[in-house]
Amino acid sequence: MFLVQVAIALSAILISQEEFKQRRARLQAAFPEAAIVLIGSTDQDAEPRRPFLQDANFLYFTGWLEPGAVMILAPGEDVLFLPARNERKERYEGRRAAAGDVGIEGHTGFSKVAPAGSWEAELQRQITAGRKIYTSFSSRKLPLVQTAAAGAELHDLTREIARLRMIKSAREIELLQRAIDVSIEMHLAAWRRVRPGLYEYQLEGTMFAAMKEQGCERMAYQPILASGPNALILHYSANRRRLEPGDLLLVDVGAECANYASDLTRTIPVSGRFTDRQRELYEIVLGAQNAAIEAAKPGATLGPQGSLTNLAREYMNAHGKDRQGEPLGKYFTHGIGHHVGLEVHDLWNSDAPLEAGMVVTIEPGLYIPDEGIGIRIEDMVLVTPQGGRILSRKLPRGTKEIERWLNAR
Ligand SMILES: [Mn+2]
Repeated sequence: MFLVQVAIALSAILISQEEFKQRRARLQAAFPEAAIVLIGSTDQDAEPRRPFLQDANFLYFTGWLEPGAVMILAPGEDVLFLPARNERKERYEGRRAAAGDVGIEGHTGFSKVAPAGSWEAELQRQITAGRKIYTSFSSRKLPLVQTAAAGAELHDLTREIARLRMIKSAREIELLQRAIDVSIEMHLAAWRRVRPGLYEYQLEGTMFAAMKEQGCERMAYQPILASGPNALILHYSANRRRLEPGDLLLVDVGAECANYASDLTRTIPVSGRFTDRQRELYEIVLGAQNAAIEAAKPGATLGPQGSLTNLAREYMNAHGKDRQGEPLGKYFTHGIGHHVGLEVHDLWNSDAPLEAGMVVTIEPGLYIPDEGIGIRIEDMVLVTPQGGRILSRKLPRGTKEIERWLNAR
């Protein structure tokens, strides 16, 4: 339970209250006469195997990491609602902030802090005042807002929130870079140890330790350590297999640090050398990745039919063949990438072209069942007018660099 408190400290230090206020002001400016309500995650969303995690949209606008909070914005109103103090709960989970605490406005960065029990009445007041009510239709808490609005028409914020979250501030890019740098350390910790005879879960443990060593909260997603044919399963996460000589090991693991996610994949030879066929296929994936990174400029698109996905597939079709002599593009079976931010699959409008300041993954892969080979290379890039700037370039990508690294241990 200390995790949440540490995360509060990190978040308070690393993103300023000014930045959170600015985000709220931007949201309000998009709907000047509206009232906006967002509901945070609650204790009821948590369970022993799935600890409390703040809703990412709520976190984006509030920076608030405690359960049970509600935000209402309206012209001249900037209110955070907090649950009433509960002595019994606090014995288990430590002290929590509540309305009426001395200095609570300064602590939260909101102009006003009110008891959570009063947000429904406040929403009714806004409806009576004739304001349009906006909330996130993608939130699991939508039914609560529908009930509180008692039949008044609701409007969806999802697209506007995505638009705001897709462009990263300078501070966010620094935090993403930190999460990436920790993930690189984690990958290298696994590389230091990898050899035939180890089990996938042992390397997962090594990577988890390296993540904690750097003070990060958690993995940004289920770690994938997929050796040999397991790499054909895109979201394999059982991590139970023994590494065999000659295997490739696909490692798709990223840390979440100060609430920002990272997402990195490398595919490395367990014995320290690629076979000729592994090298040939790897270099085709790498070539496709380089082409897509170079083209990750404003106007390009992600998604299964996006321009960058098509570009990578065309590259694969133009290089190499399968055992039947067919082009390889059909073995690239997913989209080229996704946005990364507070969430590893960050909120985005799938039809929106890239803009400068967005951070996305570029992750082509080839998965050839006949040959039992799966290869993915995934980096995080910042979109710039000159193309993608690789934020994870410190983790070796080329076959020679990787082999040199593994054989110099
Ligand atoms: Mn990814």
